Amino acid sequence: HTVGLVLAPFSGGQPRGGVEHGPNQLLENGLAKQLRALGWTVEGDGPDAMPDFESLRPAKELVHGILKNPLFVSRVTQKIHELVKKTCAEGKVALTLGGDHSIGMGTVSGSAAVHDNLGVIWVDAHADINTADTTESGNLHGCPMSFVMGIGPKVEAFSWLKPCLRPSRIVYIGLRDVDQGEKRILRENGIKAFSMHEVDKYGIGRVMELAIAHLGADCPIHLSFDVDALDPSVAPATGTPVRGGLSFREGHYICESIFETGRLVSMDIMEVNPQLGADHASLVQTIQVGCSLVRSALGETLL
Ligand code: DIR
Ligand code: MN
Ligand code: MN
Ligand code: MN
Repeated sequence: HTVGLVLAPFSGGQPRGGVEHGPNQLLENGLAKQLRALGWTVEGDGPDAMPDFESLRPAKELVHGILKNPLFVSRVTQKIHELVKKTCAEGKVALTLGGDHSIGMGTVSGSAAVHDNLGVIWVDAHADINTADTTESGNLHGCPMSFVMGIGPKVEAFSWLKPCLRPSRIVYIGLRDVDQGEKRILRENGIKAFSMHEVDKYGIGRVMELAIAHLGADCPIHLSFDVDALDPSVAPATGTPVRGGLSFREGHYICESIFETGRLVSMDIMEVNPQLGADHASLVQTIQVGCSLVRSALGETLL
């Protein structure tokens, strides 16, 4: 009954500064203590626990089309991969605090290296499945899914990252800002996706039944939660807010129903950016919702 924290203060997968302060802010808000109150042993929040990824920044970047910082992102995500893999191999729940969502390359691959038949539930406004060919921004936080699946052109910087996730092992929830190239990838690979349209149509209760049924009744589950899946009125302090998102309760219901399966083996909480949002209240609100999502996924109940 142990949670191993993996702290990922990294912003190199996108251009907005501040998201590297997400892990510190979540911890400052008392996340570790809150999880201990739920009965978990929590490791990895000691005074010197915050890594400094600046030391991994290459003196000279590799060039691959318009991709930004490929070698830097590769080095950091490889480090995260090793940490998540080690945590999972020790039988602990790996909880990664981001940081931008490029870190998902490390968390999904690290968890999949230990857990056979891993199912990934990716909660996000965005599909994050661009390849080096389809990306229009060059930001690697828009690409982690294609990289772990091994689709698209090989990118030399990422030679360590082996394909580790089949399309049938993925379920998306909350999508509403998907690029044309990504829509084609989702369609061609038959990837299960519940956009906000399906959340509206079926309700979040039915969506979660269908999502969990799609992955199968006994697989380990990785939950990757980008806070921009939530409506900007619920989680304003994030880099790419998109209106029409999940309500506070819908977000928490997703986490609660994954906890109820008893099969959560790893989780990410990503894209909390304390430097964005209109005012201090927006920041506090976003940090607090990040913490409460994690608590729900780790067993906090309403009654
Ligand atoms: C866009 C935005 N699809 C891109 N992606 C974002 O840059 O590839 N992901 N914001 O979180
Ligand atoms: Mn800063
Ligand atoms: Mn994302
Ligand atoms: Mn997103």
